[in-house]
Amino acid sequence: MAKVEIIVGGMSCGMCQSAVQEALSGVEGVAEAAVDLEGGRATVVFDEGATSLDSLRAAVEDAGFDVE
Ligand SMILES: [Cu+2]
Repeated sequence: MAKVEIIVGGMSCGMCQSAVQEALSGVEGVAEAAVDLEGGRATVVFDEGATSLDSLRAAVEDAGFDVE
């Protein structure tokens, strides 16, 4: 398992937070996703054999947010 912190841009409310949370949780291989709205970041624990940082990044971007 790997743990990464992703800086997420564009979150402004709880709905955004939920959307990012759901997007990350929906990626196969993600064991845990915690989104910090005020801090503008997400901490994700994932199985490196099942997904990658690029996939996590893509999931956040597909949900309509920016990854820095
Ligand atoms: Cu929002």
